Amino acid sequence: MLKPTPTPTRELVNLDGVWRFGIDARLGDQPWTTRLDSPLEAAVPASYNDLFTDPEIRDHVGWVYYQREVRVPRGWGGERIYLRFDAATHAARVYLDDVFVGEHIGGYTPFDVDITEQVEAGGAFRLTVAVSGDLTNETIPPGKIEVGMTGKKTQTYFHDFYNYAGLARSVWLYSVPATRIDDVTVVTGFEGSTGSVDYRVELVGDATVRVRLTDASGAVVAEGTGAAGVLDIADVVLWKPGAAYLYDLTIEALQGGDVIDSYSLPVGVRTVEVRGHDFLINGEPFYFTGFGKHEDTAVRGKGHDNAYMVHDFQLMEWTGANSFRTSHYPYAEDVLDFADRHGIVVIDETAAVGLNLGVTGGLSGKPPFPTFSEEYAGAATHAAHAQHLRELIGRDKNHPSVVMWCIANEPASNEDGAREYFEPLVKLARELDPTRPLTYALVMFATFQNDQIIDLFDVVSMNRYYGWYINAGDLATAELYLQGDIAGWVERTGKPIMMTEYGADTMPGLHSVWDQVWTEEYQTDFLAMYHRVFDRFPSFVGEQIWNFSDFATTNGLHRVGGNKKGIFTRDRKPKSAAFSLRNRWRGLDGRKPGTDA
Ligand code: BDP
Repeated sequence: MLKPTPTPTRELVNLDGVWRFGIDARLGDQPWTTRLDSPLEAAVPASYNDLFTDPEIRDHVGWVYYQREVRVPRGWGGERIYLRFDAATHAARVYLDDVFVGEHIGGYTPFDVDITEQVEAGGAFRLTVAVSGDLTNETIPPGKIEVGMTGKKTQTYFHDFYNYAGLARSVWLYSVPATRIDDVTVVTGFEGSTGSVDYRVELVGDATVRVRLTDASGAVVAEGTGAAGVLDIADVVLWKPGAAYLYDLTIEALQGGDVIDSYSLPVGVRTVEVRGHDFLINGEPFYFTGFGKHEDTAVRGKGHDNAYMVHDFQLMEWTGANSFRTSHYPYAEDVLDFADRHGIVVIDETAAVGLNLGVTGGLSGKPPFPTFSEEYAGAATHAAHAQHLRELIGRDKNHPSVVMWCIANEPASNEDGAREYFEPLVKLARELDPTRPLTYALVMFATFQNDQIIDLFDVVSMNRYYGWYINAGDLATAELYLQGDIAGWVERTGKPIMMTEYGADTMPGLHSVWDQVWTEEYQTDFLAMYHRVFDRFPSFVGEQIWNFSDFATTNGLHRVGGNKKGIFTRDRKPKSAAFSLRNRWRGLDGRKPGTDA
């Protein structure tokens, strides 16, 4: 799926701003047929939950409505006209004046609505978007809606981060020619100093295709014709972690010699491969340093924010992080574009978090009933997961920064039914993208003895909390457990192993000379213990701390004002651990992880 971009044949109007807003319970029937009868307005992009002081809105279950007027540029006669939603979390229905024109399920992937037949160049229309943040056993992530004793509907779910909803990313109106470039897929490689860009273009309508690759200075380095082919680049400059280099692929659709459509895509030439217990980028062993993150800021919730994006990348660079995981859902495309341009490596994760009823069984990991059953993760969940995977890979397949797909976070891979659930998804992911390794983040109670699916995947990604949820305040015992756990996975799989989560909640300003949980010293010592253990395993390929910054969670007794495992606070101030981390990752303490240097 192509991201809309302005080109000589395509135009784009941004619809962000302040939209009229209301919740279903306070609006009449079919609220889209009139101007919304509500005093509220909401910012777009932003989650709506934290914008208002009203608790009924914050935890609303059901539909909310966004509305604004839109004018179609008068020069767009004869073009196809689309609305594009970068994300509507978690489901949307779109109405143009009184008419329903499209819908989408899935909160973190974009969708387009073709409105050509409903609008006229130069005309205006009322755009209403109904958005639902509801999670059920038919959505990814899953959740449950219950009616409590007070008669109020409440939403529960099986992940800790707050279920923000709304139009959290940009909304666009754009034009494309009737005969056009519909999609492009690139796969890159290199042999010695010659790079290759294997491209495949999909068209709507009949046209011939011409492609041109330019380097960063704008000089043409390769040209070709035909809807598919391979472009060779002499003296290729590779895209490398920490040293991004992007070429530009311009694709033109022609009829009778005239260019009728044109689209440009940044291309980084690099390879990714798992060989033995190594994770190779451009044939060289790569060691991940970095974080599991969240799209999470005060007031905006999961709303994309360019200022926070720039600052977060600055802070990652400051710590010496070379990577992050898009825990626990696909992030805004702007974030991946930024990572492409800045050489940060991304593990791209689906929104499949909480496929695990074991978490409700506490540390015993004993689910109340099987996770992979019709009541919970059954056929409908599976279909939603598969569709989400198609949309994620469709959106992100061309990003050089994306080096691995993470199909789920902490699924019940130890339970019966996990194999039947995951085998078809792994097959689908490999069909959609045969080039990138696959992983899933392993929950603590899926052990090397009882996990049922690891052989289907390429990399072992462990989420572990020894010293926190287990052995809290006892790092010496925690170290023994961690050591034994990793050793078990090494022996069972022979695959590359990384830690995709390890962390301790930390209240900034709390200090102690003893091993006291929640203190800044404990977080520092906790991480140092993990790093000591990682460094003993040659097949260890990376460490991503939980979490980059503190983030909002559901109300709950075990969260004090949110999850506080951040190395940075929610407003991005460093806790003490940030400084020791910086020393390790930048090699300032004498040794860089993953190297002998
Ligand atoms: C892990 C989850 C993560 C949580 C973390 C925690 O993957 O989303 O935030 O635990 O409890 O199980 O901090």
